[in-house]
Amino acid sequence: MGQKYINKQYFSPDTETATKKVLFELQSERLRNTVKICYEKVPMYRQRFDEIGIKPEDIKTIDDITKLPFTQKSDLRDNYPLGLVAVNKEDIARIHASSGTTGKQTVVAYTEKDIDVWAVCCARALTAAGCKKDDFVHISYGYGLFTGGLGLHYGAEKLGAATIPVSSGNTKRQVDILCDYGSDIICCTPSYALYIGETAKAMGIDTKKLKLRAGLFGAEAWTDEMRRELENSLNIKAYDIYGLSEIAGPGVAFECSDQTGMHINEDFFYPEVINPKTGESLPDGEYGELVFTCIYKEALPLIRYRTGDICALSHEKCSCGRTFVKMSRPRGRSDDMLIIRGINVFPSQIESVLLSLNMEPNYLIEVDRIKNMDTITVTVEIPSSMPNNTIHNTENIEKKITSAMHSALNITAKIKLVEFGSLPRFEGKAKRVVDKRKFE
Ligand code: DLL
Repeated sequence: MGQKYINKQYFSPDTETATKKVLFELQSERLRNTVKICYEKVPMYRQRFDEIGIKPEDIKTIDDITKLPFTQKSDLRDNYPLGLVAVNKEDIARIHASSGTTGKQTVVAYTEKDIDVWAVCCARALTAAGCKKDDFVHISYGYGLFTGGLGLHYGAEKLGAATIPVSSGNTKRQVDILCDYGSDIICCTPSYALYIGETAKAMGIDTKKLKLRAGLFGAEAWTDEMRRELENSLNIKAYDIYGLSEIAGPGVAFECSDQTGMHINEDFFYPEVINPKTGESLPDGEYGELVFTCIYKEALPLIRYRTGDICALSHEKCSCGRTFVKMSRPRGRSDDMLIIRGINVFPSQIESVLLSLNMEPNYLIEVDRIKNMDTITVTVEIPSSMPNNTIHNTENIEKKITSAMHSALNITAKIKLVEFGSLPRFEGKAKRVVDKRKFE
């Protein structure tokens, strides 16, 4: 251990760099086992398999996965709270729930082993971002039913780093802790990282003097433009981390030094990308809905779970040496996609345009329908650095953004510039879209 461990490039070197053949065998064995358990222990799966005439023996390799039925968020809600759990109550070690604000919450369960596997996933993510055993890891994801805080917490501990469980909120105190304890790595949503950077600046702190080296940001869609913004503001390298409660929490996929997509921990979660309309599997490079099968989960082994996230997969060789398949950064969930007069737009695409024009990364998108016509208004803060915000200057900027939005996305948006600091800031997942349209 000792020095050798400190300089580790991968947390699980054998698995993270395994050959396709080794992974195939491992995934096939784990899928066979999962399907058997689901059939025996989860009434919904037994019924679904029976309906389409599938028996566990029909699943021989991972390639047979497409014979299995999909699972959807509504299945979890219909079996609320724990109807899809495959273990006895005494084996459940932890409960979390999705951060959704509408409808019934999605409740998820873990055995002790599930928590350990999840910690390994987060330890791999931290390691890929350069985190070492002698680092201080400052965790500003919320602790509680949300998986962000505890997920990264267990990951940092598994790696052997010193974990600082700050949770979210009390932003000035976050800055004080970053300065005083000398945190090396920070974990929070990209929106909160922005707010922390802004608060540090307002407190007169030069972030170049902090020890902070890297950040693991996720739980919401963000862009490469936002990455640059965060890297400048906090003087760090910013890494993406992806996950969802239903599958584990943070650490389902993570970025490496190559930063060309996120490696999926495919020894535990087998991914597919499908056409969301037909359910048909799509080849590498094609965007569609991401689907996961938990092939190594005890408490809640979901089969072909439709995440609603839109992305593409890539099996191309990665410079970091990991062989795990990569997913592109999700543009957002399919239900976040806005349809404005027939044109599909993701809020993250609007973010890219705003930031490419050096606007502040604080914005609000409001969509409405007036006289049967969709309207979109984007309110964005005037950059704090803009020297002279006269009306003339403001109008010019608004025109520039309208025209850039039109050429990049083919939408005509009304742009409203507001004073720096007037839009809300977020400590967790940002809420930047208000859709006021009512469909009869
Ligand atoms: O957000 C888990 C998490 C915590 C991931 C901390 C990363 C860091 P849920 O609250 O269940 O779980 O929300 C899951 O958030 O389906 C995506 O739509 C979105 N999401 C998560 N990570 C990313 C990301 C956590 N890196 C939902 N990029 C997912 C884009 C993300 N969207």
